[in-house]
Amino acid sequence: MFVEIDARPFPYLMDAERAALILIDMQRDFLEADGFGASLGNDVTMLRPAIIGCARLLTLFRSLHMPIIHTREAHRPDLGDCPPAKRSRGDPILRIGDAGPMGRILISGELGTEIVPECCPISDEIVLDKPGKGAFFGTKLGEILTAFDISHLIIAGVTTEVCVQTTMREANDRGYECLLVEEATESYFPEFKQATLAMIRAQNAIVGWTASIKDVERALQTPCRRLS
Ligand code: TIU
Repeated sequence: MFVEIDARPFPYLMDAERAALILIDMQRDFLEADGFGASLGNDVTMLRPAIIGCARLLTLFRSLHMPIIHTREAHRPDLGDCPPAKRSRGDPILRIGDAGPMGRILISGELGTEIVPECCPISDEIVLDKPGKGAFFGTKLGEILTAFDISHLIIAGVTTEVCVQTTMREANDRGYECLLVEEATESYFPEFKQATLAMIRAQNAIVGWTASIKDVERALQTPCRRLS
């Protein structure tokens, strides 16, 4: 059964039986003080609106019993999956693996890599730790999507131009039809968010579609808009 979402640059036809929601890195490290995002010098309050958007999407997908995948940017405690180039990049206050107020920065199992309470995974939702910016690199995401026969990905999370955009491009190259939800993603740099949305939908959806939450909700909640 297909539903039509009023999206940009043109309507997005989604096979509702083969669609999944993927929330990227809604973890304390990026959204709260004293985590990785703050250690890079960012104002983490810029990302707060994405929490409300992602929580709305979770409510929607849970109510329809549709698959949900959460990712976290997180490395193994021995840093065996963290390239030295990633750890040494820039001049952060705390580097990946260093001890901070929320535990070791970007390390699996530490408080900082926990997903914020408003977006906390429940029951059988899948949670994937990823060592890179893209969610396919170094994870079982590809195999999981194949096992669930997923063809359409509704994407949200943080940050828009880093892990969200990288994941969307990886997914697009693998043949998934991808839609990014506009109010459920944020960047520390508002102009980068807007540029990313524009890049994604340019050239007749070269990377995919973008849509507002209300249009995603309307399409999925209104039986008469469903197309068979
Ligand atoms: N720094 C920044 O904007 N983002 C990241 O490092 N990771 C994610 O986007 N998750």
